[in-house]
Amino acid sequence: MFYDEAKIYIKGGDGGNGCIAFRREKYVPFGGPWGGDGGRGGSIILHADEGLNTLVDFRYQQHYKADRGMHGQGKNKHGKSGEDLIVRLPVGTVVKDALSGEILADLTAHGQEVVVAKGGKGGRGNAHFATSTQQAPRTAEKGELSEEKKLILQLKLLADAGLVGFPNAGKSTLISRVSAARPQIADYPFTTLNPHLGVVRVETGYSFVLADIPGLIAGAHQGVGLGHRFLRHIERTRLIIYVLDVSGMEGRDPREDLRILREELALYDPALTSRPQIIAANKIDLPDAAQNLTGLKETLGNQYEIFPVSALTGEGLKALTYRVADILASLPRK
Ligand SMILES: Nc1nc2c(ncn2[C@@H]2O[C@H](COP(=O)(O)OP(=O)(O)OP(=O)(O)O)[C@@H](O)[C@H]2O)c(=O)[nH]1
Ligand SMILES: [Mg+2]
Repeated sequence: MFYDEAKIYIKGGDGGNGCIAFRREKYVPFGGPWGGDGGRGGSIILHADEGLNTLVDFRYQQHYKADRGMHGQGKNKHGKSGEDLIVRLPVGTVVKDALSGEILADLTAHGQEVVVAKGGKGGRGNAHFATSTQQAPRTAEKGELSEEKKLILQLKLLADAGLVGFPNAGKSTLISRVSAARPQIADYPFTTLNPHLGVVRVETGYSFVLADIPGLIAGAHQGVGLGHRFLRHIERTRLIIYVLDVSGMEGRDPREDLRILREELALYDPALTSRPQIIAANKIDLPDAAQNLTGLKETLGNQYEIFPVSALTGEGLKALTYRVADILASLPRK
C-alpha cells in the first residue's frame, strides 16, 4: 500500500487577557471596575474536501496558526475573538498526534470537520470581580493558552494515471522528473519490479497521483515477465499514458510497440480499451526521434493526443502534465 504522508504543526489562538480598568469620569471620580473580557482565540479545524486528492501542499506549508483573541479594554469593551483557521484535507486522510500516535481524526466524508486545537478562552476583565467587600478589584484573568500539536497526516494513495510501456521506454525517468518518486533507473529492461507512485503538482492546489508501472512485453496478459501483477495496477488508474521510445535506438518501432501494448491490455481486460489514453513520445532528444515522431503522428495523430517529451532533459513534460491534470479533472473519480 502507498501512503502520502505529511507532518504539520498546528496551534490555536491564545485567548485575550481580561482588562483592569476603572470608571474615571469627570463627575464620577470613584466609578466601579469596567475592564472588559479578552476575546476567544481561534481554533484549528480540519475540513474534509473531496476536491483534494493528495497531501503534497503540506510539504510546502507546515505551520498553521489561528489568530489570538484581542485583549479586553476599558469601558467594558470585550476583545474581538480570533478567527478559526480551517485546514482542508483530502477525504480519506487519517490524522494522528505525532507524539502519542493516537488517531485524532479519520476523515471519511466530504464536509466532515474536526477541531484539533481549541483556541484559548478569553480572560475575564475586572468588572467580573467586584463584590460587596471588594468594590475596586485589581484582578483580571489572563487569556487561556491554546493547544498546540504536531500532527501526522496519512492518505492512502490510489493512482490517477499510469505510465504504461515497454521496458526501458523511460517510465521511471519520467516519473522521477515530475514528482518526488525515486525509482531505480537503468539502461537494462525490467529495472522496475514494483509500481511506484509519485504525486505530481501542477499548480497550487492541483495535483494528481502518477504510477510508474513495470515494463510490459508481449505475453504479459498470460503472465510473461510478471505481466499479470503489473496489469492489475493499470486497471485501477483513470488515465493511461503510453510511454513509447521514439528514438529507434533499440531497433523498435513505436507504432508496433503501441499495438502490442494495447493488445496486451485488451487481452487482460477488454474494458481497458475504453479507458482514456494518451501517448508520451519519449526520448525526443535522440537523433532519429524526430523522424519516428512524424511517422507516429501520421498514423496515430487522429486517434491519440501525442506529447513529444524527453524524460531525460525535461522537454515537453510541462505540457504533458498540465494536459493530464486537465483530463483527470474532467473524469469522474472512482
Ligand atoms: N536519451 C534519453 N534517454 C532516456 C530518456 N528517458 C529514459 N532514458 C534512458 O533510458 C533507460 C531506461 O530508462 P528507465 O526510466 O529505467 O526505463 P523504464 O521504462 O522505467 O524501464 P523498466 O523499469 O525496465 O520498465 C535509462 O538509461 C534512461 O537514462 C530520454 O528521454 N532520453
Ligand atoms: Mg522503470
